[in-house]
Parts: sequence; structure tokens; C-alpha cells
Amino acid sequence: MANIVHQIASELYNGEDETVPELVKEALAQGISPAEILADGLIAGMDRVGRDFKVGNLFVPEVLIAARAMHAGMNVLRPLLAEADVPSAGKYLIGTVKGDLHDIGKNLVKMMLEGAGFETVDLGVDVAPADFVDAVRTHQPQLLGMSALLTTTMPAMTETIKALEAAGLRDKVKVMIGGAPLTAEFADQIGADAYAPDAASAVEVARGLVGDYTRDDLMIM
Ligand code: B1M
Repeated sequence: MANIVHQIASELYNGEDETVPELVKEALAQGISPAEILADGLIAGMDRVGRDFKVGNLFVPEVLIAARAMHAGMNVLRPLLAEADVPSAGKYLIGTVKGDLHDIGKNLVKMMLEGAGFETVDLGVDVAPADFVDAVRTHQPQLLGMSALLTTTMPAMTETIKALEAAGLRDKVKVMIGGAPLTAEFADQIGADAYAPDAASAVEVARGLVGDYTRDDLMIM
């Protein structure tokens, strides 16, 4: 692999948001494909950030700074990826549930997913079950992620899953939940497909879940 692509990954890891886009431009000028820069530069760098965050070698501020560098690189690549038709890893709809305004963890999860090549649609905070349902119908994501930080808002996840069922959409989307008060047992109990304890695990779980689907399976008529 080209040396400059390795350099993109390591500058991203170090959070160099001015250097990363410059290196991306230089790599493109050297004739390296946008897909290779994305996979072996930006995604590889964010993967390393995710692994080190998970084992406690990096902390939230460092992840946010690396994500900023990733976004700076993506701003250069995005139009070229669209032209080159590089497939996304999957479409991921994410939001913090009704009644809950905490979004720091949710934003981290979103950034890590983007770093892993997922296309994300962020519904923000305080998202009502009906709004999750409407967004699933409109955006047709493979994955729906719900975040909750309050024990009092956990039931909104159950309501959202019931609302998806009532709308006939539950089998069209995999549901992942996360947030400090949640557990894998709770995910099982409410009929979610998966629970992820942190942002790095969310990427691994999302990759596993989209492996179960093809695009055609998910087309909503
Ligand atoms: Co709030 N708050 N807060 N708060 N707040 C907590 C959560 C609390 C534990 C503090 C405490 O009492 N010790 C407590 C909840 C108690 C409980 O329910 N058991 C609490 C409370 C009570 C409240 C209020 C009710 C306080 C009040 O007004 N009386 C109020 C509620 C407002 C509302 O939501 N309706 C409130 C308000 C706020 C602020 C607005 C001031 C602010 C939020 C700012 C913001 O998010 N923009 C805030 C904050 C910052 C916190 C603490 C201090 C930090 C949360 C945080 O951002 N952590 C928190 C105490 C604490 O945790 N120490 C607390 C860092 C973040 C990176 O971690 O969000 O856990 P976390 O995300 C992790 C994982 O959980 C996971 O990945 C992330 C990264 O690894 N994850 C997912 C998260 N979502 C995921 C989704 C996934 C997968 C993984 O898939 C979809």
C-alpha cells in the first residue's frame, strides 16, 4: 500500500485536521483511488482510534479530535466517492430517544460509524417513536440506532420498536441500542437486534448486522 495512505491513517489518529485533507489531495494527485484512500487511510485510522478507545488508551476528547480530522478528509473525498460509486458500508439512522437530550455518546457513535464507511442520518435528540418510524420509511436504512442515557427514557426504546412493528417496518431494519444505563439483557427483553456498550463496539456490531442483509431485502415498498 502507498506510503502516503499509511500517513493519512496516522495523521488522522493524531487528530491533524489540517494535514489530513492536504494528504488526501496529495494522494489523489499521485493517482491513488478514492476507495483506497477511504479504506486504507481514513477508515484504517478511525479503526485504530476505535480499538485504542475501547481498551482505554484514548479518551473522548481524543476521539472527537480524530473524528474532526476524519471529517476534514471526508470533505475532500466525498464528491469523488459519489462519482466513483464507492458503495457505503450501509445506511445507519441514529437518534436519542424521546425525552432524552444527551447526545455526546450518540455523536461519538455516529462519527465512528462514518469513519467506518457507513452513511449516517442523524435525527438528533428527543426523537419520538413516530419520528423514528417516519425516518425509517423515508430513508430506508439497514440499521436504526437508538441512544438513551436516562433510565426514565429507556421505555421509549420499547415504544419505538412497537411502533415499527405496528407500521410493518420491523423486519426491514436492524435495531441497535446503546447508552450508559442499557445492557444486552435489556436489548433482548425489548426485541432489539443488538446492544453495543461503546462507540468502537457499535462499529463492530453494525458491520456484523449488515452482513445479514442485502440491499434488495431491505427495499420498502
Ligand atoms: Co445528564 N444525566 N441529565 N446531562 N448527564 C447523566 C446521564 C446521569 C448518569 C448523571 C448522574 O446523575 N450521575 C443522570 C442519569 C441518571 C439515570 O437516569 N440513571 C443524568 C440526569 C439525571 C440528567 C437530568 C435529568 C438532570 C436534571 O436536569 N435534573 C437532565 C436530563 C435532561 C434530558 O435528557 N431530558 C440531564 C442533563 C444533562 C446535560 C444537558 C447537562 C448534559 C448533556 C449534554 C449533551 O449530551 N449534549 C448531561 C451530561 C453531560 C451527563 C453526564 C455527566 C455525561 C454523559 C456523557 O455525555 N458521557 C452523565 C453522567 C455520566 O455519565 N458520568 C449524565 C460521555 C459519553 C461519551 O458517554 O453517553 O455513555 P455515553 O456514551 C457512550 C456509551 O454509552 C455508548 O457509546 C458512547 C461512547 O462510547 N453509547 C452507545 C451511547 N449511545 C449509544 C448508542 C449505540 C451504541 C452505543 O447504538 C445506537
